[in-house]
Amino acid sequence: VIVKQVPTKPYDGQKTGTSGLRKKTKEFMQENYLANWVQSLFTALGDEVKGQSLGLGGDGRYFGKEAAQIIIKLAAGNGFKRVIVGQNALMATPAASAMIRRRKLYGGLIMSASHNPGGPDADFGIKFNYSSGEPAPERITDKIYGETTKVAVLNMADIPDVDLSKLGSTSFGEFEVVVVDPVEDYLETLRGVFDFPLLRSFLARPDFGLVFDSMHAVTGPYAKRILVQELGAPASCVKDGEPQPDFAGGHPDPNLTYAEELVKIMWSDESPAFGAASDGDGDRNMILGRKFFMNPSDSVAIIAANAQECIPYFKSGLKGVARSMPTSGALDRVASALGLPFFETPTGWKFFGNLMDAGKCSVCGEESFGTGGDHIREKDGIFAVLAWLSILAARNREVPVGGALVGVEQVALEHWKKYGRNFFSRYDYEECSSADAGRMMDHLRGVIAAAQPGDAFGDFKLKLADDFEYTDPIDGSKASKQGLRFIFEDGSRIIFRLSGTGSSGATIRLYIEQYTADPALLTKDAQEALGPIIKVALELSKLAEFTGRTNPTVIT
Ligand code: VG1
Ligand code: CO
Repeated sequence: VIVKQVPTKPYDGQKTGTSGLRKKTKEFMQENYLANWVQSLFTALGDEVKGQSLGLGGDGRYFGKEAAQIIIKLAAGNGFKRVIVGQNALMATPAASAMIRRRKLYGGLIMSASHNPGGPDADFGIKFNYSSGEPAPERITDKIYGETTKVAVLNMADIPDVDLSKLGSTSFGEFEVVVVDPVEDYLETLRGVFDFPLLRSFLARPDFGLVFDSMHAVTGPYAKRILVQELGAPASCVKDGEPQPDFAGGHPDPNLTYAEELVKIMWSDESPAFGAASDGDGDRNMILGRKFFMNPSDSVAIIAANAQECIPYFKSGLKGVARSMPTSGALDRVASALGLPFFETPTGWKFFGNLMDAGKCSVCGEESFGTGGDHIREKDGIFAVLAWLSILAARNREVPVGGALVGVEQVALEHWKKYGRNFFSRYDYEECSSADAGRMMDHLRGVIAAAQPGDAFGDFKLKLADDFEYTDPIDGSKASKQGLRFIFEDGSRIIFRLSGTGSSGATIRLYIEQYTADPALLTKDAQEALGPIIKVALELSKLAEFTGRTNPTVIT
């Protein structure tokens, strides 16, 4: 192929956040904006990419198809020999991770801004995943950023656009583009994790029903293929299963605020036993029972506690478990009961990859609706759903049809009876001014600097206050300033972070946790149980004073 050297000029601020580069779609559509970042990535990777195969796909959002054509030309122009791309440029994040691993690709590019809204006036994003399917670690993302500040030439292959709607291969000299079914590799990976025949017979029970909300995003084709075709659920169980470039104007974030239609179904009197939703790119999950919200921090703990017994892939036991720092300590209790190695990492999936590659972690999760296993290197929404269905199938093995079906709520209650309950809540204050949020964080750093162990905050006595720092146990790399923590003597915690996935302004995240082993309190409403400590958090941060916000945008 002929490679054109297209001159370009750097753009400011092409720095990756918690998960890739996310900006307003219009910013991404500026001349060479996307191309600059992708060229910087390829330059950062250097000669390594020559002759390699690259995976490509995205969550179907606006500008994805055009972006795919640009990336294909740059891949060819920078020496890749092949791009394997999902049909219509679609591929869920966990599926991309699975494809990289199954096909032993050099890496992959995922065009997604995940749970952020899509469309010309919303967000676009891109991220790079490396050879074991994991989000690029900071040593690579820092290098990419360095290159974006000086990029001057784009190596663009002079080839026509490729028809991405047709499966199959197209060659341009030595270079090849292969369009694949975006579900295939992922389905095969999941088949190796779960007992599909068992799930199929469980879903055939007339007294068990489910609804899966794809929120007009990428998981529609996955849910139809896996839940309906493979596992026999009725087609009507997939809600909003046609991916749309603007997610039908919605916010594809599976939480109680943005998945309100699903919430309405699950809180109605005709609700099915099980409800789930996933986000724009299919890596997040929300699990609901009948009128019951399964907190993600509890979900990963319950999956870990039941994995060996209920999921064939884990039948020889877990190698270890991990959670992000703000995620509640429910998983810690399971780890200690099962005698498992346990790790606490900063927010963002990229920190789990090393642990998994080193064989130290089988199941991990984040409070932000992220749950996963070491079958791939991304969080995995459909994995979480199948894990829960596997637990329910096991629990109901002896329950006759029409008998008292064990649901999500009962599984949670049994878990809390055994381990106690870590009440947990997250308050998000979206679209604050960056300056206000920064001043609040500075104020909190001051509080931390002055704080002494034993200090009283309301009824809580301080044990430790710091800015979380992580040293990767595998490669020794350090990540600092990962969240301001106040840990109290009874184990309760208050944590503040600024989001690293937004495209404008600042989102403040406040995480609150408090443990109880008192059987009388287990079923208490989380907001009620956490009322006093939330009050302490708002007072000590002066959040309302700094930001003018009296209420959060989203409560989890
Ligand atoms: C958020 C979540 C974090 C998650 C990240 C990417 O990051 O808090 O737990 O890993 O999104 O998820 P932040 O920096 O905004 O808090 V996704 O599904 O948007 O790729
Ligand atoms: Co996502």
